[in-house]
Order: sequence, then C-alpha cells, then structure tokens
Amino acid sequence: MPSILGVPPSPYVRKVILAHEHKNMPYEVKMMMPGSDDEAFRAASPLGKVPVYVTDDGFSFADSSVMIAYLEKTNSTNSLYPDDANDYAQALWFEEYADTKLTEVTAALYFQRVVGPAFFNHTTDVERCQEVINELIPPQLAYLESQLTGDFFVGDKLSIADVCIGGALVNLLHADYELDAASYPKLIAFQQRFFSIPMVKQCIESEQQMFAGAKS
Ligand SMILES: N[C@@H](CCC(=O)N[C@@H](CS)C(=O)NCC(=O)O)C(=O)O
Repeated sequence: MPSILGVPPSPYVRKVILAHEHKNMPYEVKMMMPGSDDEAFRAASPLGKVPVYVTDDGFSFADSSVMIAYLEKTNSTNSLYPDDANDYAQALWFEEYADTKLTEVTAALYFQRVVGPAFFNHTTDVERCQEVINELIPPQLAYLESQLTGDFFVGDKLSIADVCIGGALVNLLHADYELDAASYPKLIAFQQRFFSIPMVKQCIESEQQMFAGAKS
C-alpha cells in the first residue's frame, strides 16, 4: 500500500489523508519529522518538507498538491477536481491560496497554542498569538466569507478547494479559535458542514487524541 511520510497534524499531511479517504484509496502514514535528514526522505524532498509519498512500486515524490494530482491520474473516482475549466482553475487557485497564505496565518496560531507545546517543548507566546488573532487572521477570513456563494467554495460538490480551506480551518479548531458569528456567517456554516463530514470528523478526533497523548 502507498505510504504518506510525515506527521498527521501537518495540514499538508491532513490534506493528503482526506483525499485518500474521499477517494476510498488505501494508504498508510509513516512518521517522518519535517527537516529529517533521512536519506530516502531527502532524495524525494530536497527541501526537507513533509509529506512525501511513496507508491507501491517505490516511486517517491514531495508536495501535497502534486500528490492529489497524482492520485487523480491513477484513480478518477470521486474526483476532487471540477470538470468545468473555469471551476477547475478556481479550485486550483483556492488550493494554492489555502496552502500558502491561509495555512501561514492559521498555522501561526496552531503552532503557538498546540503543535509547539505538544511536540517541541515550546512555550506559547501570548503576544504573538494576539498579533496573529488581531491582525493576520481576520483579513483572510473576510476574503473566504466573500467567496462563499453556496455550500462549497466551487460548484456544487466537495472539491480540492474545500479540502484545503476546510483543512486550514481545522488548524483554528485545534487552536481554540472561534470564528465570529456576526462577521463570518457563511464561513461558519461551511465550517460546520465540513467538520461534520465523517472522514473529517474522524481525522479531527484522531489528531486530538495525538495531542492529548503528547501532553500526557
Ligand atoms: N508545498 C508543500 C508544503 C509542505 C510543508 O511546508 N510542510 C511543513 C510541515 S507542515 C514542513 O515540512 N516544514 C519543514 C520546513 O519548512 O523545513 C506541500 O504542499 O506539501
């Protein structure tokens, strides 16, 4: 079975796990720390970033977006890419946006409050948290609120846009950040729908167990 090398609380690993679950494809997660100097890991990921994907025949490569594109080539069932060309471009834009700016600001809080203390012996910097909450997160949430016109970010079914944006919102959930109901009503409704998808629920619960285990 193919392996995803990385650490599950990483939003990029989460994204690849959710894609496998959505497409009913087998996978196993093998622990690999970001920045590891494991030779085979570095050969596939010269930047030292997780995840790395290892196929059944031993082919390996890096980058979560490349992984989803690869999965779609090998198995087109339950596609995460819209058929319509404009929708496809829009979904890829949201994937790019979520993997860069949105993850940057949500992971800043997630690292301070959860990942750093649980795994890196890090003490939460309360001032930095306030800066992230007051200045960095609101403009991104406002952008997302402005982009939602229906149940999904693009078209009328779950796409890579929802997986990546919803996955970044999981960072905020873990970091105990509650979206303001008056400012982001559509985004809160999206968040509730996304978090209640069984595969997402299960992913959130298993990450919560991991954090609880790391603390004890
Ligand atoms: N574009 C990459 C980003 C992966 C990434 O930044 N992973 C983080 C962990 S969440 C990492 O490995 N960081 C280590 C580093 O930057 O040295 C992807 O989509 O897979």
